Order: sequence, then C-alpha cells, then structure tokens
Amino acid sequence: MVAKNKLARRSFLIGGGAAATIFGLPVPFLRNLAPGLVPIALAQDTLLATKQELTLLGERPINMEVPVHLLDDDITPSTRLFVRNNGQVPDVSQASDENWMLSIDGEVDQPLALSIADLKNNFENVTLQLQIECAGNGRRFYSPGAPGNQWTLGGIGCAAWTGVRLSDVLAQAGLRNSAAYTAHYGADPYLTGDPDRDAISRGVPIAKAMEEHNIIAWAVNGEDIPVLNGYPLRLVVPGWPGSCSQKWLTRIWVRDQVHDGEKMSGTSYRLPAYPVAPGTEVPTEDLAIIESLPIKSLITAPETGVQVAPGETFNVRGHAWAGDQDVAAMHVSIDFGKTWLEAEIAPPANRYAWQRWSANIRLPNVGYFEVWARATDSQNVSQPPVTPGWNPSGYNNNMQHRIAVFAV
Ligand SMILES: Nc1nc2c(c(=O)[nH]1)N[C@H]1C(S)=C(S)[C@@H](COP(=O)(O)O)O[C@H]1N2
Ligand SMILES: [Mo]
Repeated sequence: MVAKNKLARRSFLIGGGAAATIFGLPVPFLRNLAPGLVPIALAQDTLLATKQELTLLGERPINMEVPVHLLDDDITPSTRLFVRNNGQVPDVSQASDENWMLSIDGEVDQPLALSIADLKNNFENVTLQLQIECAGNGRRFYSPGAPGNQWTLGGIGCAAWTGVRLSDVLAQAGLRNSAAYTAHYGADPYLTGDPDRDAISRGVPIAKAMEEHNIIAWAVNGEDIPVLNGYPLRLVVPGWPGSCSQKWLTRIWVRDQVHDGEKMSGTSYRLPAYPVAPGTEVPTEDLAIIESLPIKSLITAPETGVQVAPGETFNVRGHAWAGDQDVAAMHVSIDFGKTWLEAEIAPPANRYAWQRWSANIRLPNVGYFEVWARATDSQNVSQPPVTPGWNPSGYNNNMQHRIAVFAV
C-alpha cells in the first residue's frame, strides 16, 4: 500500500491547512467555503490533513487509525480520534445549530423534530469521557485474515463528549410498550452515491439505548466535532461496537423489532454463536449481533522498541476498558507471561471512560524483553495472550498488547 506516502505528500502540498491555497487564495477551514467551490479531490485532501498523525488504512471510504504511542493522553485529542467511515463524508459546510435537524419517530407517543439549538436549550447538557472502539480493531492479527480495514491497535479513543442524554430525548418522545430497538441514520451518502442505500444504519436494544451514558453530542473536548468524526451531531454509545455511535446523526427511528438496516445483518458486526475453527464458513443464522465489547488494554508508553538501562526502574503505562463492565485489575509481565506483576489502576473519570494503568518495571540484565499487558474485568474475565475465537469478519480481538524493550 502506498497510501501512507501519498498522505505525507499531500500534506506537504497543502501545507497542513493554513498554507493551503485554491485559485491562488488561502483556503480557510473547509466549511467556510461556499458550496460548490471545493473540488472533490481538494476537499478529501483537506479532510485528511485534519488528521496528519494518523495512519491511513483506506481512502475510499476514509479510514484512519492512531499509532498506539499517540494514544497516551487520558483524553484523546480530537486530531487523534480514529476515523471509520463506511460511506462518503457528507457536505456539512452549511450546517448550523438552527438548520441541522434530528427526528425521533416510530414507536413513540410524540414524534420529535429537534434542531441542535433545541437539544442545547431543552435538555440537560452533560459532558462525559467516553470510549469508542471499532469492533474490527485488531482484525489484522487474525489468521486466516478477514477482508475489511486492517486495523491493528489504533481503532480506539476516549474523548470528552458534550451533548444531551439519549435517554432524556427518548423519554420526551414517550416510548411505547412496543419500543424494542433503535435505528440510527446519518447524512453520509452510500459509498457509490446510490441514493437508495444507507452508508450504515445500526441500532441497539431499548434497554441499552436508555442507559444514561449514551450521548447525542455536538462537541468533543470543548470544540465542534471534527467533520470526519460526525460534525455537527453524533451519537456516542460507549462500550458497544463503535458502529452503534452514528455520525452526522439525522434520525432515530424507534422500532418494534430488531433493526435490519445497513450492516445489521449478514456477517456485519456479528460473531458465531459457538466457537468455530479458523477459516470455517459459518451459516448466517448462526451469527449473533455483537453487544458489549470485551476487556482490553493498551501500552501507550514507552513506544515499542525502546532502549532502557538494565537495573534501572522505568514506567510503563496505558489505558484499559471493559465494554459494559469495569476494569478490576491490570497485570504486566516481562518474562513472556511466566510471571505477572500487579499494575496500579486509576478509577475512571466516569463510567465508560477508559482507565489509566501504570507500573514501574526493572529489567534484571541486558537483553531483549517484551512487556505484556493484561487487563481483567469485574466478571474476572481477562485478555487472552493470543487471538481469541476466530470469526469470519475479524471482530473483537482483545489479545494482550505487548511491546519490545531492549536493555542495553
Ligand atoms: N453516519 C455514520 N456513522 C458511523 C459510521 C459511518 O460510516 N457513518 N461508522 C461507524 C463505525 S463502524 C465506527 S467504529 C464509528 C467510528 O467513529 P469515528 O470515525 O468518529 O472514530 O462510527 C460509526 N458511526
Ligand atoms: Mo466500526
């Protein structure tokens, strides 16, 4: 893949935003441009340049992951939020608090049509640190491999999202007894532009939808959401596959049955209902929708390949998260999993925020070492040392992260 070089070259050409020019004039941020003035290729380049440090996994649709050592912050900076698109990026250049509308309809007593201004004014505003992870994060390490974006470790982030509770908005609409499942819709066109198809439309059972940590968000880290992450409005449904967190949100349809929108059926976001041998063709009816994601952790510092002095103490740290569970314990090993040391783990900023872990380590002598990290959740379930159950689309890989350390 030449994609990464291409991004570097383009970033150079458009000079990281400020120095970008079009028709010899400086280009302000994309959405300040008059509609129709932005040639598609330049629009794409301008979007990619907002995420300079990320690794491009694909350009059509745009998908980008974060090098793991850039995920060390407790709150992931907006420029380092990974990007997972299924379709095109919608033109949101004209969006405003007044003209962007969200409709709530279906199995409700009172269908609602709310502008962002209505959301801001009529419901309690909340800010929560919430992790979003793509269910395909780690796909790259399955063998045989699965088609799709080859995520390694960087399809995860935890930022401070501001908005209103999904549960408050659904309560205002008045859920009927028949309400069973949500169906989320966004403004992004299908990849080919086919107007009859949705890029993605997923949903969650009503019980999950009514959990108080789901946010309809208009801001992240105190600013507008980046265009690639769903400006001007998105859903954040933490702990479940990132695909439940609809970007460019326009509609929530409350349904009386499990939603059957784009990427709800077939092999999408589903796992075999029983363990299968690697490479097995699993009948669709034996695949079940992924709900809470499994316990997982990352080593975000030091960077893999680091050199340390033998006998000297150094700090290893990262984050751990656990879907709908809490992180109960964190361990590290410097001897390929033979023995484990307990790491310190900080409480989460709020439920569904990832948790900081940290350990001080000393390598006894010169040589090649690996640091392995293993989190355990509140149900006493730990991360496996190797890929967990193989599945046709390569989801839910929560194997232990390890880094190389040279004692010299
Ligand atoms: N409208 C829309 N929402 C979407 C998607 C999309 O393609 N279109 N991708 C989903 C998937 S698969 C993931 S993992 C998350 C990723 O959010 P991010 O791109 O802000 O990191 O957005 C979800 N919401
Ligand atoms: Mo995803």
